[in-house]
Amino acid sequence: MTFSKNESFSKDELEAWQLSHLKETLIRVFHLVPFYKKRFEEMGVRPEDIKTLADISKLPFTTKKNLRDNYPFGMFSVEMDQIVRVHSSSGTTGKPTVVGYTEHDMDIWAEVMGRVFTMGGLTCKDILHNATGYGLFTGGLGFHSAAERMKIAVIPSSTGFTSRQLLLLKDFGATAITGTPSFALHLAEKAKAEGYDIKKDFSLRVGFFGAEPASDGLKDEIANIWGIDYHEVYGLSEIIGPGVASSCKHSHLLHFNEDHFYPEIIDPKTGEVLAEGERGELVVTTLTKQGLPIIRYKTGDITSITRVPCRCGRTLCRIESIVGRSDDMLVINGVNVFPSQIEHVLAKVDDITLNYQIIANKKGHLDKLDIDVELSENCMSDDIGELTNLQKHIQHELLNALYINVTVHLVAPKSLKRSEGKAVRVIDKRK
Ligand code: DLL
Repeated sequence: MTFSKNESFSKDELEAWQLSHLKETLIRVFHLVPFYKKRFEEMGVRPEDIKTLADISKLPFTTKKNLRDNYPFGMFSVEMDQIVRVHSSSGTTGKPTVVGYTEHDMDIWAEVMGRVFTMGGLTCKDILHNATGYGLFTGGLGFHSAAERMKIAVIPSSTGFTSRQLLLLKDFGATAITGTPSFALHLAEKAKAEGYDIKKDFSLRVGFFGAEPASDGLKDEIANIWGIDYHEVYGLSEIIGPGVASSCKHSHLLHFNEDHFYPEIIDPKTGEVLAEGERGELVVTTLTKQGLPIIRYKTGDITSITRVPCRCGRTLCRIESIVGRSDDMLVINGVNVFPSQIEHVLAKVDDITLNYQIIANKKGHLDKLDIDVELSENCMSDDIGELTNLQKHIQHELLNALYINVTVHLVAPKSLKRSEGKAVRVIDKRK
């Protein structure tokens, strides 16, 4: 079952919809956002020059820096009296990026999130434990508002207070949960430590996880521990928040809501548009938004697009799970490595967990990569010889898969710092 008819558009219907909405958006930004008027004029392009979808490549890109330079509301295409919600990035470096929604945008957000929940089979009979951070972050409230509109009972638990969350999860009988994959693991670990019987004490059957990368191994692990269906949710505040794309029950690929967000894959170095199936940086143009319409936004997320039909019958294109960010890619002695690739390797090894931290450093002129990996509590061995063999085995697997020499340190269960939001997987001491 789909949430809306657009999800099964024919190719012609989709393209006609996209083109007409693209044209409307271009007129809107050209006349209402001085930043775009200037950029279009610099590039010698006007809205009426865009006659086909392929013409989109004539338009300028938008970057996070552009949003920061126009802080706080300079990129909005409406006055503040039409804005009903503001969110903002955490802004770890420099000024935060600020995003605003009109009532119409809130409807679009609820619409795409409705699609996400429907993929997981949620109805008003469900109880949703929303363990995604509330506040300026789009995650918590993004899930929350859409769930309310679908008349789903939503528990706004946010992150933190893990013991209390477990109590509420059990006593309120939540059937669905949201959160980051790393928090889902943390919650399971805490549940075991506090003596819960995960499969018996909780009523969860489905989870919606996102906001950070997770390998297929990690997704399967979370699904198995909790005994739930795992649905991935992808999104970013600049485009809308969670709900840009999500996975149905048939595969780990994510259906991309391309009737609202037009996707392209580009070569991050040259800006050239790549073909279907090729991996590159995801660039998104919003087609229906009013508050913050955005043209060719460089997400920094590396993925690929496929139009191979899905068994669920939805026809919108799909993306593979984010492989990494164009800017979190590590170059180790000339070899490009994404943290998610390391996680793929770790996920196949027994006796360890997927709690790990990657530390990039320099030794002389050469790059050096260390990975702290937590042993599983089920790893019974404390024999130095056996642990050394395990450590060597992981190093060997990483070398085989990624062509890099890594020093692995096996550390005690639960010794690495836990995060309640996005996990900090990489510390690059070379910077
Ligand atoms: O993380 C929105 C969100 C909240 C998505 C909850 C899903 C669930 P931002 O804080 O703006 O928004 O961060 C956006 O997070 O460009 C990706 O690099 C990363 N990201 C988001 N979802 C995924 C995912 C929210 N499913 C940035 N897999 C994006 C990998 C993800 N990375």
